[in-house]
Amino acid sequence: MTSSTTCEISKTQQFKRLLQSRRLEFLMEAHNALSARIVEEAGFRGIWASGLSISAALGVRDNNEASWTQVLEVVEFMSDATRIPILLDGDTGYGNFNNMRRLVKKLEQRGVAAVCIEDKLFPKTNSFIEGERQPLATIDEFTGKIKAVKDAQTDTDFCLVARLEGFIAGWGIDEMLRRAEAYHFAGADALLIHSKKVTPDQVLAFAKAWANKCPLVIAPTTYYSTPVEVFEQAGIRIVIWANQNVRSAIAAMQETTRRIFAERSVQNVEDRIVPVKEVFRLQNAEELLLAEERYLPKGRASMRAIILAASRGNELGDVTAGIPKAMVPIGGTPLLHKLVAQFRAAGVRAITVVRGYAAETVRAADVEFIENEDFESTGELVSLHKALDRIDGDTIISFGDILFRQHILNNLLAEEHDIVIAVDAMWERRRKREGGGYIDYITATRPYSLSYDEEDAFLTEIGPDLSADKIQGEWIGLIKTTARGSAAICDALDVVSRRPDFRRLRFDDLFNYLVRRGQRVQALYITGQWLDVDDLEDLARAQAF
Ligand code: SPV
Ligand code: MG
Repeated sequence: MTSSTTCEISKTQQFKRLLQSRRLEFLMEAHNALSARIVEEAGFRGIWASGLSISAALGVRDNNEASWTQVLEVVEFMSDATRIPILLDGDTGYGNFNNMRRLVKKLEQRGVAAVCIEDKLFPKTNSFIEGERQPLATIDEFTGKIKAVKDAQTDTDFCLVARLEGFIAGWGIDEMLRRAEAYHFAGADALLIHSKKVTPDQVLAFAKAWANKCPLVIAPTTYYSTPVEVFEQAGIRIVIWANQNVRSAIAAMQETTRRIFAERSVQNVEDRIVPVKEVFRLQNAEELLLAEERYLPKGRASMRAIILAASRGNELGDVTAGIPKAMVPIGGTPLLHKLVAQFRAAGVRAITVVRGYAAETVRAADVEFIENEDFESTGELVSLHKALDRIDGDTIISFGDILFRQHILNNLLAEEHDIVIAVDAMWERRRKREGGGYIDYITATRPYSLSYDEEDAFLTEIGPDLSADKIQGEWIGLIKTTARGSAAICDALDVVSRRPDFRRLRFDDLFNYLVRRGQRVQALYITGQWLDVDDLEDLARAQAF
């Protein structure tokens, strides 16, 4: 999201300033982009990309089991997610001086401000696991690596922290000072003096003897109870809290997971964990919404779809025993999933499904559900009314039992009138139903025409009982509205919902009311290429669609 180049002060300069700071500075451990962002938000001015924590989060040991490029990928995500500098725990540099040079090149490219390498041998083991048995690199080899880093870096502010493992390996202060001098002379920008004692004695003794020849860094994992003022007085420059985030994550996840397992419910943990909204915030979902408005084809990103899928479809008999017709598989895929995919393909993000009959079986990914519990005794408008506050801005309203070619949807979306309905001019070709079937015949200001320079057609009447000489098409069950159209529909719904017979009303009642009120409803003619699934014959045709 931000790179070192877009900040006023580059990340490498920021890190250098921490090393030059007059006060004690702190780095906080992070092991992925999420924890890195949390560290930044808390106010820390730098991040420790811990080898222990990154490997733990990857499910491997802190023994160079994760390859250096895998670590690089993690740290790149961390860098992308934050503006503060990252000091990567580079272990022993993943090889010799040559591997180290390549690492530095890649870290610079990925906006990592600094790297820390320790004077052990590849593959390393975490210092707290039999640290005293781990051999140290020779001074010559390690200083060669330091020089190689300094020669390889292209940004003069990129920093190298040389970490001394001598205390951990059982050496005394003389050897530590001998090595420190050599590393400092070779070009290290700072020294990390590591100790696994529970008191700070070793690092304090070193700091005293070192007398500020270059900045000192410590990681008080074992001597954590020492007040930080002690480090401040000793002239330490940076304290690294090296692994507390991964450990707190482990504690929280263990507690939550065990509880959910034991209680077979999330009820008692819900209030103890962050809401999903917080996850979205940390991912900066807001920025994407704004970008979509700016960059996606107008209207689509914010366009919603409402699919009415509450009815069982009694005419389908046993096929809908237990599932509503919207969930009947067509060629192996539930009708509803086909519809959702078509809306997604047209760029529609927010989709709401009104379900009723066998609601628990009505599922689709990333879709919001609203229930019409009275589905048995109510008509289409009651279902639509349940989704009233979703009829907002650019909206598509669709029956849940129709199949249509994608171009029909695309053409509908391309129209600009406030309310547009798709109307099949080939209505006569469709099989006439005997009893039962309800057909929304329409008449409009003009019939379908092959000519392209005709005026748009507008609905004048809709209903199942239009006389044959008036019928100019059949509404297929698709509506598109603009923000104004949505407001008009909501308003009309509000009025008709107060009628005593509202529970039985259908879309033709709504449209006729709108038309009578002077609202223009465009009838967009199509010629076939769609079907609805009302009975078993329809279903057979749908399978072949
Ligand atoms: C790490 O965080 O990976 C470290 C510091 O190297 S420690 O584990 O404390 O040695
Ligand atoms: Mg480490």
